[in-house]
Amino acid sequence: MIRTVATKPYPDQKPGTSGLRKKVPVFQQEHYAENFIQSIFDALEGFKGRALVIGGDGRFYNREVIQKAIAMAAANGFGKVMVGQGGILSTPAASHVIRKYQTFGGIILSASHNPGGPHEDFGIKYNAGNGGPAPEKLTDAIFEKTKAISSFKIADIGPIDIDKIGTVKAGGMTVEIIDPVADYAELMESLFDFDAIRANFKYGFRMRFDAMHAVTGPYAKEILERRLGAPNGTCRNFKPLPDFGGHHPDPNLVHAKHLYDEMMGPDAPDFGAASDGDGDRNLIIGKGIFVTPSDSVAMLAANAHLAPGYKEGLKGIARSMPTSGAADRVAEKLGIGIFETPTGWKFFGNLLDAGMATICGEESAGTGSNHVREKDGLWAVLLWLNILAVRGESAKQVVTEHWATYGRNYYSRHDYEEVETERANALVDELRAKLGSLPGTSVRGMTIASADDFAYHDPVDGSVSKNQGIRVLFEGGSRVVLRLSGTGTSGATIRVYIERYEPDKSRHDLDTQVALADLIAAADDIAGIKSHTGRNKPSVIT
Ligand code: VG1
Ligand code: CO
Repeated sequence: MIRTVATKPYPDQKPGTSGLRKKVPVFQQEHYAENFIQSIFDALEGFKGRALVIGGDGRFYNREVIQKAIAMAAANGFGKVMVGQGGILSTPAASHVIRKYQTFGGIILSASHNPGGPHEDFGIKYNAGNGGPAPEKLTDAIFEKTKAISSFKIADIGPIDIDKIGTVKAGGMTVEIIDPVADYAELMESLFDFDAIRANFKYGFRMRFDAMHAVTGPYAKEILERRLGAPNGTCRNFKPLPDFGGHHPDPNLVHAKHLYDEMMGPDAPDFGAASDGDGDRNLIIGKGIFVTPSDSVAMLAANAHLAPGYKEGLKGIARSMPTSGAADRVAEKLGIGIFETPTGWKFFGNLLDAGMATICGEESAGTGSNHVREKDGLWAVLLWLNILAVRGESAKQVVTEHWATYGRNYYSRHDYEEVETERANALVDELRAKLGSLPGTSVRGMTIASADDFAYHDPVDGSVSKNQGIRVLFEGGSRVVLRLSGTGTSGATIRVYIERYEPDKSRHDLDTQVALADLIAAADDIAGIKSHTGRNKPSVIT
């Protein structure tokens, strides 16, 4: 029943920040998906007879690749696959299933917040036995395999009915179709004070959750409406669709603007939230106040002890380098470690496994903890709900009080999307070349204290990751960071991260873009963004 099929390598299967992402027509090329899946297996050792989790965010081409992955797992000697019903598993739920059932690892089919459909994006990523994204060492090994692959193995089994929960045998392997929500919902119930949240809803707390027609719909329906008693209709756009209803399932102020508008309106609910394509990102908006992801991780860390799962306190906090320093001030006050890692969740894995960090966060709307090894959108929403219920305060009160205690880190990210790759590379090369000469110089009246290309030394395994983003630090603590995205599928995306710390309470309610205007102008002076890209403004401001 097992066939060995001859194939030729594709040169472009290098995993990015989070797995391999390409347009669907690229993935539909002959053997393209098979090559990558076989390369994953070829880079792994010791999985014979073990179990593999397979699931995805429900986007276009999900079902086809799931069938391929099942048949290839059987041919390569896995003993079992656990597949989310309908091919659905959010990224954090997949991470949890891997950990709970101690499987060898998992394959998650997702291009996260990127749009879906026949001409949009698709993606494949591998998560290891700790439930976390493959570390760089493994993604490098997978890439090497893709460049040399000459054949793949696949079992001749008919399509598996992935819509029916239960266990079947196929190609000598067990295929278990699991409820994608149950294990995850149970985990959330073990971490948070569901009674307090339920009581809050009962006494009229109003919330809006927008699943953006992506994977979190079924999870949010079950947890928020069924288990926590939020009124029917609290969850919106909860049916996962292959094209996400034609929208970007990216919970930011551009693609979830309707939610923002509603939350700023006269009849706003108390709390608004949204999640992305694969359920690992979150958007948090209180009535009349948007909470930046960098602030959110700091506020969640400062209040986490109010949730049963974190009542013993935190071991440490980790944030990606471009994420604001708000969390650092919380760590300092709590007297716990703070770690600064490169962008991408895979860098948190070692810190979480070693028990050095409990809560991690990225400015890109990813927050999570040691309960899984991925960022987790609904987890962040539930921790906020838990905190608000226990404190009996509004999100706005929690935020303004936090700023009063710790100071406010004004923060914004400007993205220039689909820039010609050569132009983006030229900008970065030029900037890199002049980093050494920047310290001591002044831009717009601000003195540059230091400038470098961030390198990370993993304190657990000693590995070094270089060129992880250019930082220009000003005297007084403001900074500008610039890096190229590793998740896009056409051209290059330049991300510029701007931050200013403001201790003065009387200056905590400025408009963010106004508060950062001189730094934004300085970033352009230093990097020549407008002249290099030919753009006079960013495509997305968050
Ligand atoms: C972006 C974010 C990064 C995040 C990654 C995956 O990467 O900046 O923080 O971990 O997406 O998130 P990049 O390389 O494009 O900046 V997800 O939710 O898209 O898997
Ligand atoms: Co995501």
